[in-house]
Amino acid sequence: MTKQKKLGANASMEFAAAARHFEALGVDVERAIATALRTPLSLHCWQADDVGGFEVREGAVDGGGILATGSYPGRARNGDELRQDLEEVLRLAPGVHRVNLHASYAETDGRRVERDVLAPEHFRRWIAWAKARNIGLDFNTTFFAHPLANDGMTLSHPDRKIRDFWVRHGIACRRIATAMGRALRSPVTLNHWLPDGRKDSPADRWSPRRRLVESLDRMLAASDGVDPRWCRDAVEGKLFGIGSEDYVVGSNEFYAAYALTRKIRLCLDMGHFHPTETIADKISALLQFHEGLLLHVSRPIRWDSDHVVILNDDLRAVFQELIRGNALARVNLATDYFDASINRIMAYVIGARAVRKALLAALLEPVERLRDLEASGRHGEKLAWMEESRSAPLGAVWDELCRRAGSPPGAEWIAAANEYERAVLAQRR
Ligand code: RNT
Ligand code: ZN
Repeated sequence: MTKQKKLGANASMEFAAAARHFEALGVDVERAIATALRTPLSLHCWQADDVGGFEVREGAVDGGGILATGSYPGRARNGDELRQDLEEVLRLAPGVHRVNLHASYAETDGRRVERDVLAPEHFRRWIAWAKARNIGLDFNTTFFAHPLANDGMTLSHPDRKIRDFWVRHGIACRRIATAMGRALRSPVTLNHWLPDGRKDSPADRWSPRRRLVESLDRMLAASDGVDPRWCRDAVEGKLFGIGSEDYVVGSNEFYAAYALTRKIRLCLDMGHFHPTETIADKISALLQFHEGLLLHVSRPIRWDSDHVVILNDDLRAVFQELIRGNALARVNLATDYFDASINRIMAYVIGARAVRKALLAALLEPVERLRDLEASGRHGEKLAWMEESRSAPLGAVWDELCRRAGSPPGAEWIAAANEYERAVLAQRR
């Protein structure tokens, strides 16, 4: 037997043993793998270039509390480099992916195009690329890193003219999202996050919120060139940001109520709550009322909301909730983090693989058994089985999932990412 064949035989024996383990607990392993593979994960484009975007800008701009730290070499400098990087990520992360763009990633051939007049043509390369690769796109309005956002206020700004500009930007993006969705025959989730807030002790927390409601309503009222079949709006709250420590206009409560009353999606970002507050318990509460949710999968560390996602308990708990509640089909999953201090492709792949691994782990949980034990009051035994699940042979099933998707199993992807760094990233000077 050649070494290669031997490894293959070992792998399939390991998978068979793992499958027997889960099946003895009543889990359908084949179904778990299939569901984990076909669940779409929308990959954020902004890890590849530290949320830079391609805009031709004049003057210094405030980042709106979004701050990528680090100066690791290899940042993508244009659309072609970014797409090349994403293709590598798609090779190294198994399963169905979408790509999540920001308005600031428009390609305008060196011309300055204001955000309120952006149009589908500025995304034609992205659309053609997505079409050729049969992947869906998602989209985001960019309400930061712009001279008209330097006050820390956009849609809630006291100046009507500034609000109008941002309302026009929102409408332009809704048209772009519609065009993208229609071209790709796949509805685009258009997420709106804005940095509006105050660093310290606002005397008036009311007026900005009232103005934000009014601006969002105007933005959502636009129907010319906007088709809700292709453009699905979502709003994302936050507790605080850098420079908006005391007050964020679009808080979670604000948007939870707004989204519910306007019948749009609420976005929960895992990094946008108090440092010890997690989102897993919110899902079953919100989904009693909301039709669906957009989840920004991220990892908060102290004051930062956007560390690279890893397979930690918080991530596992989110997917356990989705699977235990049979709610996977009601959420859109999107990664959202940025780290400029490490190999950016690795940052992507670590996060994308962690998300799908957490999903697979949740699908391999003996949910029926846990439920039965709880229903019959055997809480100790339930907890014991939950603990046993932690050391169940997830890795062998994960490797099998990777092989079926044509993606490197186990740690094999790391060598591939190193090779990509040597051949591509290191050449970017
Ligand atoms: C910021 C939000 C938002 C951004 C992206 C770039 O705190 O999480 O989702 O990360 O839009
Ligand atoms: Zn987010």
